Amino acid sequence: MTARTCILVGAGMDCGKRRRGCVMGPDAYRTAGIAETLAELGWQVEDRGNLDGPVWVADAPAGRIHAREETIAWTRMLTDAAGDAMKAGFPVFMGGDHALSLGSVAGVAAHAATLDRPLFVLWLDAHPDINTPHTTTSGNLHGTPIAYVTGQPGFDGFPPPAATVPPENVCFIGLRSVDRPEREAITARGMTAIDMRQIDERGIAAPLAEFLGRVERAGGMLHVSLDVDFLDPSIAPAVGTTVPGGATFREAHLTMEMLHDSGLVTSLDLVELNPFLDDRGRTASLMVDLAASLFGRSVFDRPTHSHS
Ligand code: B3U
Ligand code: MN
Ligand code: MN
Repeated sequence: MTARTCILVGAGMDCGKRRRGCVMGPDAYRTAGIAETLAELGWQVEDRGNLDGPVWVADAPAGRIHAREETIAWTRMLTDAAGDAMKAGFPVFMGGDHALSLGSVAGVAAHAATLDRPLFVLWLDAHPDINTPHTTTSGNLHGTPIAYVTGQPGFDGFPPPAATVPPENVCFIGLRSVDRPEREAITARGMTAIDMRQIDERGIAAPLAEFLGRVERAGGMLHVSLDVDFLDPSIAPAVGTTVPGGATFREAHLTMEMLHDSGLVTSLDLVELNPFLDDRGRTASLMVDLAASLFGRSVFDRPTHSHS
C-alpha cells in the first residue's frame, strides 16, 4: 500500500482577535515534532512552510471590526492554499487563530464541490464561532468562521465562498460559551450542537458516533477544526480565551481515535495555540499528540473502515 500524504500548511494568522501570539503556532507544532510524529505513523509528510500572510493592512478608521482588511487578505490566500493542498493529500492547517478557518474551510468546500461530495464540518471548540460581522460584540473575526462558510450575510468585502457548507452538516462539540445571536442561529438552522452538559450526561462517544454515522451514510468528506479551547485549560493553558470545564485528556484522545477509525476525515485545522502563553510547550505537545491519534496512533491495532 502506498503511503498517504499529509500536507502541513503553516498559517500564523494573528489578526482574528486582539491578543497576539498565535503567529508562533506553526513553529511550535514543528518544534513539538509534528512532521516526525506523523511520518512515524506511516504518512508521507510534506511541509509547505508558512504562508506569507500580510503583516499588517490598514483598516478604515474607527472600523468596528478588528483587522478586517488583513483578514480578507488571509482568507483569499488560505482559500487558494486549501484548494491546492486538498488536491495533493490530507491538509493540516497549523494556525494561527480560528479566523484562518474562513479560508481553510472555504477552500476545502470548493474542492468537495468539484468532487460532487457533501462536506461536513466538526467544530471542536468551547465557542460555536457563528457570529457575523453584524452580530459580533467583540469585533473579533475568529468568532465568525462558521457564519462565513455557511453563507450567512454580513461579510462585505470578503470573497464570497465558492461553495458553502450546509448548516445541517455542521456539528459542534464542547460548547460552553455561546452568545445569544449564536444560540438563535444554531437553533434556527438545525445545527447539531453537543454542549459540555450533554458530554457529562452521555459521554463524548455516543453523540460523536451519531454524527459520524450521518457523514458516512451521506458519503461525505469531513473537515475537523480543533480549537485549543475545546480542551480543559488545566491540560491546555496556551490559549487566549480559556473557558473552564472543557474536554478532558481522555475525551479528547477518544474523539481523535474515533475520527481516525471512521476513515472519514479529509482535512484538519489546529487553531488558537498561543505559544506565548504555554507552559514549557505542553499545550503544543498535547495538540501534536491529538493529531497523532487522529492520524492513527493507537495502543493496539484496530480494524478500520476503508474509506478513501
Ligand atoms: N463569541 C465571542 C467570544 C469568542 C469566540 N471565540 C472565541 N471567543 N475564542 C466572540 O468574540 O464572538
Ligand atoms: Mn474557535
Ligand atoms: Mn474557542
